[in-house]
Amino acid sequence: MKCILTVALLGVAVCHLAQAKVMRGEAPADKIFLSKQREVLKLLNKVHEPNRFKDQADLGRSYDPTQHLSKYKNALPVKTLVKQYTSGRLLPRGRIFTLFNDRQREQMITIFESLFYAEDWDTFYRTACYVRDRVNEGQFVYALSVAVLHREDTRGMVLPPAYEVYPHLFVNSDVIHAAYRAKMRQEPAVVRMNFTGTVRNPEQRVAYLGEDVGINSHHSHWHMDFPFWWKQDEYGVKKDRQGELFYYMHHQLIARLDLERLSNDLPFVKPLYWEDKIEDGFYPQTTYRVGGEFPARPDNFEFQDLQDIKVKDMVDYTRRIREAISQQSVITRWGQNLPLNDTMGINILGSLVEPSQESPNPQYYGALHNYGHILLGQITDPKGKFDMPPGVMEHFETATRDPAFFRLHKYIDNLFKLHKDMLPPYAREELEFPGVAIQDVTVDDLVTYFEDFDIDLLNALDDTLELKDVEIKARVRRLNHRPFTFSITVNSNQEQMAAVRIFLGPKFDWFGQEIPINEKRLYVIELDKFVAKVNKGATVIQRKSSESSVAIPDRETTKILVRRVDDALQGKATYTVNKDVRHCGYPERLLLPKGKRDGMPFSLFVILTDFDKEKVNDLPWDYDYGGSISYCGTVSGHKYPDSKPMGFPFDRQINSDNFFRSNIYQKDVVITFKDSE
Ligand code: CUO
Repeated sequence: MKCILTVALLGVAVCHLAQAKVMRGEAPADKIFLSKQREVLKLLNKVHEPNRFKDQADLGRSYDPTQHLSKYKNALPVKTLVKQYTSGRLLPRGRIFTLFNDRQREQMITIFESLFYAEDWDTFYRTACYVRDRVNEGQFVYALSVAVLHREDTRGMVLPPAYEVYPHLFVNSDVIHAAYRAKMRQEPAVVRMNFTGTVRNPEQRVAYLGEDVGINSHHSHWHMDFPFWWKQDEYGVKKDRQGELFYYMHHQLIARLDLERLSNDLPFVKPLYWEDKIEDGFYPQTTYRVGGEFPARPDNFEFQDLQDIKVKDMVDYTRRIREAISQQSVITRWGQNLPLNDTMGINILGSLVEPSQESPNPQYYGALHNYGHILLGQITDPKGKFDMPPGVMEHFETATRDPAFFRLHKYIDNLFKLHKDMLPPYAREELEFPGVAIQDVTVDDLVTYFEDFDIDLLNALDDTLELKDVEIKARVRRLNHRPFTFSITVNSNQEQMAAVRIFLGPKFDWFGQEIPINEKRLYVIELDKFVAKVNKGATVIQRKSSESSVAIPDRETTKILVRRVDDALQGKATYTVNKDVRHCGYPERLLLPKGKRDGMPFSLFVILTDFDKEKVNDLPWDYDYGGSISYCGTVSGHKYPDSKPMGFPFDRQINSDNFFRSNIYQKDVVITFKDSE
């Protein structure tokens, strides 16, 4: 972010941190890039139907990958793919794809690798056209998206928002049915969508968060940036601190729900346990495009054995993981001991619990988290007697809709907490920033409200070429907040670079009692993290909510994106491309919890540390990584930009007597909810 220094009244230097996000890698796109971007958007248009773009459909029909094997860096996947296709072994089009089904995932990986290993754009594009009409559309969208996010020649390319590619996963069945009725009449329509449940279900009070399309979109993109099946060495694309990010991003999602729960007079999320009943059921009221409704779960259901996953095994995996944590050592598959006692311990533990391909010993520690998703997803038809489709927990696009998602993740998070509690609290030298003191922090009134948001349903509806497209939209309520700016007054004994971290935590618990800092730390949410230059003497650092590196703004709609690309191709406008562009990111409008009508007090924390001691590369200090770094890390080969453990300094036990110092500032703030703006 650009820092423009001006000398304000009383000679205090004011650091305006950028008027808008400065995209360092941003440049006008050339015609070649633009036409590639256009082709990708065409490939993702109405994926449930055969490709309606004749040039792509013809190319796909005539292309034979086996005649061009030398054009793939590794030809085995594409050879396998063609063989599977010709022998009819692939998941047919129109069927439901879930990443948690081993066979379906393996097929998807073969499709992804065929695309990823294509030597040049031309081969990639032909392969994409080849698979577009031959493979299952769910597998296609996922494989193509992950390939676009990771290929060098597609860097900077923007994918359409997931809720526009397959809206069924994001809106309720009622909306889909109403949309069909409108489509049959060929009439434009805006269909109001309500959150699931009724007032008799207290969980419904926070459905606006779990069912928010922005959260679901963020979550699905996170899992595309950090797929658990990613083979770092084989693909040659490293994922810096993937295991730790798995911990931290999900930890923050739960903490955010916890603050929403407090705002709605609900207690914090309780972890579930394999041998206990799951008190709250869930009725998703969501339907697959083909294949029926998402299965519902009644109240007080118990975990059931599946054919391949037994509840007792989950208890065993948990015991082994707890044992590793208490011994601060993991046993690798080769019988070595891998210490968990340093800052890298959480990264190992994250990969082991998820597990990702980096898990040191999946045979012994199992797949605790992934199996948790599957057990919950198949809980109502564990034996497959009724051939029910996968549950919401078996798709990253829909998982957060189910309150059990947060309970599963709280359970997992408590294991991470157990590990963090084994580490010593931060020492004085790790917390302090000698010579630097925060004198004051002010912020505008914090106000939240609900607003309407329209989702384009065009892709949800069956169509024919003869029928004209009509505007059919789902109108949802979503949380937002007024923009706000922090002003942080800092005194320093010299000019230096400061890492600034801003967190928000609850002040009172559900019973109205003030929460002590060592408990509060578990519920703090990160509002921002950035680097600022402080001068000798006093500096006022100003930072806007819109600049937060935790969050990203609303995604551009496909329609606008297509129009902008077309305009640029015709020379009517300039289209800028940022090579580090990201799709993953917490929605900026959800940065604040809802709060209450009469105002709800929260604790605000601002922490300044010495950036020179925690920087990991020589990139400019204000380098823009193109999205939400804090929850989404970096891609494109960059390292995570600071070396402190994620969540520092709240990730470890806090002794309130020696925690606060001149570079750590705390104050109360109030969030007021208004019904509308
Ligand atoms: Cu993101 Cu459980 O990993 O959902």
